[in-house]
Amino acid sequence: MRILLCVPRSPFDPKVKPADLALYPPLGLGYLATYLRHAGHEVALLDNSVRRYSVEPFKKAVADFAPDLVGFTAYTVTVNAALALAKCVKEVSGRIQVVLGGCHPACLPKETLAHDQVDMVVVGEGEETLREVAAALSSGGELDGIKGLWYKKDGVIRQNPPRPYIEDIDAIPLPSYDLMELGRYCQAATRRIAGRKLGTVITGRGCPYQCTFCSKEHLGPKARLRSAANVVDEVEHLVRRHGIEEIMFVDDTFTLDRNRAMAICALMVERGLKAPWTCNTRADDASDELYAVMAQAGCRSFLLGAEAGTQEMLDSMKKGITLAQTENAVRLAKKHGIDTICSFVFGMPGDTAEKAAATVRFARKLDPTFVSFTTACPLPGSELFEWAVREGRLDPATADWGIFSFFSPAVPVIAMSALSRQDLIRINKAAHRAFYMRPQYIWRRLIRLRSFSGLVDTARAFFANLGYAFTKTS
Ligand code: B12
Repeated sequence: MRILLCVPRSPFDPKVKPADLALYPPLGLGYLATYLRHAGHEVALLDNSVRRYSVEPFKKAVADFAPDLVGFTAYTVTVNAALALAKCVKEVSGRIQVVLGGCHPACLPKETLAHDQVDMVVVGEGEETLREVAAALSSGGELDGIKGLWYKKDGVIRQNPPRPYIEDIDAIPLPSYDLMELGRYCQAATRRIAGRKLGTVITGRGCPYQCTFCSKEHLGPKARLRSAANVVDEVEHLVRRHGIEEIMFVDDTFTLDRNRAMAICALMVERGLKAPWTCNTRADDASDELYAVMAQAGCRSFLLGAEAGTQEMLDSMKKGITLAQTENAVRLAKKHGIDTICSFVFGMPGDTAEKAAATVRFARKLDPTFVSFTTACPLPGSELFEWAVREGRLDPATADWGIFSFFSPAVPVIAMSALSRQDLIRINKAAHRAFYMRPQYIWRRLIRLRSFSGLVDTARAFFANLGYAFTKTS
């Protein structure tokens, strides 16, 4: 059968402050495409976050491909966009089946299916489930035995049993990169390494940590890691076959298993893969030896979730790290010449003006290369969301999902601490100024510049942050 897989465009993209705007290849849909193609289906991938089709061109693209099934991936912030595009699909032809998957539908399948234009929702990993759905639809078979699927029959919502997560994730074939417009993706300004053709790799699925703000229903609570060789095969494929020039390992924690991280680095060196890369890591994984090997293998920067400047806030968000560990991680990264981006969150339950001020002081003391000051958001799939619903602060039936982001100008979505919306906007802007307007910070950034492109990237990150810090937000 003919299957179109689609990334909806985020509704407020143009308003996101540019330093935080990143566009990455859609790995999840890429994996699904490979599975479906192996099963003999004809698959197209439309990433509307890069295409930016409005209604008519989108309908034309659908009509031209003439799919039997259209699948949308959706985050909470993009689910409204996905639903709007799904409506367009039904307007092209009511015969086309529509399925939604990804973190938002996985957390709220019933609510998602309540929309007329949605026929099915896949909960959890989609590879096996979607392949079985396609097989059933093309043979006129039943959907009721397909694990991980929610669907409608005669207008009634049906829930099949959950699907176990794939254990051997090395056995999952590579995403269909040939269906993606690689070359149209980019890093956020603060994470840009060389500003060249970007490729992303995910080296594992699932996360064992308990951070209350994180949404992890879709890939589960148990870490399943790919072997070092399997990961480096993909890096090699991207570099040699697709001309990828910089890599982002998109895992929440690339260093979840330190030995494996070091083995990945060793293999990249051994195979002469020189593409510089960046990743996300945790302060409690820091070690001199690890960072030395990472730097040698081309790691130019990483993001550390520093989150807060008081141990009390770190503990209440179940981050599982100490302030001293973050200080140690930033110090070691500097020693090995790795840039650091530390992210912080304001407005978590229990936050106050004093604690927020301590966070800003801590950020200045750490003095990483960049900071990302965000505002707490109760994402479906997180403990914070459950808490907000239980407390009566958030009603999923009336929530405007389109603003559920850490960076949207409309944040905070709801107040979850003593800090009001206006307080949080003011605190966040003041934090940007307090960090970026330090003369010694500006001087150090300037003397580190080695190339014109470095100057352009630094200027872009700097002015984007300052632009945010000084503009008026209603
Ligand atoms: C890389 C990443 C990004 C990239 C974009 C990646 C991309 N192109 O998809 C960038 C940096 C741009 C990004 C931005 C944001 N992100 Co982000 N991101 C991630 C991250 C770390 C990895 C995503 C990934 O590649 N996963 C690997 C693939 C294999 O998994 P998958 O995409 O979920 O797909 C599988 C299943 O979910 C399912 N599936 C998915 N889609 C579909 C569709 C169909 C039809 C079917 C059948 C199945 C299916 O099958 C797939 C294969 O098994 C996740 C955390 C995580 N570990 O997943 C957060 C995560 C998805 N991001 C999150 C958030 C909040 C954001 C932002 C809103 C942050 C912000 N700015 O405030 C923005 C929103 C951007 C936007 N679109 O507007 C949250 C989303 C939670 C939620 N409830 O919405 C997550 C879960 C982080 C977290 N733990 O809280 N993100």
